[in-house]
Amino acid sequence: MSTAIAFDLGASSGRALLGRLDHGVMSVEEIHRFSNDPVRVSNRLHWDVLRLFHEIKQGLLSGKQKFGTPGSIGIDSWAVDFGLIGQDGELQRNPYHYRDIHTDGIMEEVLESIPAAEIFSKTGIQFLPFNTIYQLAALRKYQPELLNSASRFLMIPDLMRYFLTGEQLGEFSNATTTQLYNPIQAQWDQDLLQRLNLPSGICPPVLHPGEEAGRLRASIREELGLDDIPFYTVTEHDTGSAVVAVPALERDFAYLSCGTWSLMGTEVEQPVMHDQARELNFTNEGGAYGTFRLLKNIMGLWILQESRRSWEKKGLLYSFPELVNMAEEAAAFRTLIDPDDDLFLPPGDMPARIQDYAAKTSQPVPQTPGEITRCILESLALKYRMVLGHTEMLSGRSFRGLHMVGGGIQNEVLCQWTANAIGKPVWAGPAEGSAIGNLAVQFIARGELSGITEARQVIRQSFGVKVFEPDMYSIWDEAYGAFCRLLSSEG
Ligand code: ADP
Ligand code: LRH
Repeated sequence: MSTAIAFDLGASSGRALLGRLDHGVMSVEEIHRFSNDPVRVSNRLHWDVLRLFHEIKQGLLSGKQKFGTPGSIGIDSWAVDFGLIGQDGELQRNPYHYRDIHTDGIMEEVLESIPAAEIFSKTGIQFLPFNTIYQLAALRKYQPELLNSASRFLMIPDLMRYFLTGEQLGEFSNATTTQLYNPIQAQWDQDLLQRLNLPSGICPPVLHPGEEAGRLRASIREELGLDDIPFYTVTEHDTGSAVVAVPALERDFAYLSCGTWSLMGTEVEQPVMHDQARELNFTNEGGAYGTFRLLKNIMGLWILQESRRSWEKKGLLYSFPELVNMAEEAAAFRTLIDPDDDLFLPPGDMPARIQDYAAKTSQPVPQTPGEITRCILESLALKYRMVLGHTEMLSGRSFRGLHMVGGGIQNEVLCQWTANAIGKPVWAGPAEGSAIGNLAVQFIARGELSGITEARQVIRQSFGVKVFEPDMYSIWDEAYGAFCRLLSSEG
């Protein structure tokens, strides 16, 4: 039997899963779970990366106590954010959270000097204001001394791996999310770096998923009483790992990775870089084994997470299942929002923002947590229908149904409403998609699975999928009409 540990750091929580592969059956056991709490210092929002590193060590300890030394370790996390390493090898400052204000207005400034079409033709990556390229441009503008003294920038999984192994290495899937990596040239885009006055020397060498990436450093082995353990690069962008774990039977499938964000799209062999893809703000993120993820970011369950936090501040504590139950009790299709309105990107009082949006668009203003949750979930399901249609158009494919993976599939009402909205079945599972995809790449790298096709079959057999058949399509179809009218009136 083979074992491996996957660390999967999501924007709302992190976990360590011990994976076992035994005669073609994979099983997982959660050995550690922790919240990932952004930290506000005056008006700046940071990730607490040292705490995340501490939690990774706790995970290693817990794994050792329960199961001894694992065969290998892989780390994946949310994309775009990074730490800067100084000449002395130290982390220069706590990384900013991608929802921090330091990039406000920066993307617009960059696009004045380099046209969007040019950046897209080099990178194939969507325009999100918090992409690494704009974070680095913000550093160049506001803290040039930091950039000048840095020797490397390391994306979050690379940073954690550096702390654990001492190796400063990058990884392809996450490198592409910077919008500075050129997948056609298979290197950091030197022209973009130069035009933005970014030192190309800070970009790390880029490994592909499934390469050996160092060993647990002696000081940590001693500290935790562990043996020597190899690290592998996995698909270190969590969405990339989640897509590896999609238990699809057919080659051309549609997926929705459903967590803090909703990432919807299809796997392609070549980036889709034409104008229509750029105009619809689709992306082509690098994946494992020569694949790309043609997908779109949808704001996702972040809006519900943040609403829950607002209610909690008022002393109203609800679990996600409680909120979902209350949503089911509330009236249908009373108020809709565009989940991707810029209003919902920064942290803050989402219920109040939803109420403002409703008033501004002359819709009934939802009052109760149930009404607000219903508005969020229905609007997400309708947005999924729109983006699925765009994915079909851009890829020239027609999908029989939709695979959903990620923590959000525990919300079975959302799975059912998604099936209703798209008028096709939803195949849900696994919920721990990113961690399972992370483990799969380690097992492939170690020669214990033959490749991604076998990995997906093993995942399907080992974890199964739950099927949600579409229902009440005509009611949802009518609501979709109203949703489209709302979005076009909002411009
Ligand atoms: P991330 O990896 O981005 O941190 P996850 O994949 O863990 O996110 O998904 C977290 C989301 O899943 C939460 O925001 C919540 O909406 C949803 N969720 C988690 N558990 C449940 C549950 N028991 N019932 C309903 N929804 C849930
Ligand atoms: C999901 C995710 C997504 C990125 C965002 C920053 O966790 O990695 O793919 O766009 O976080």
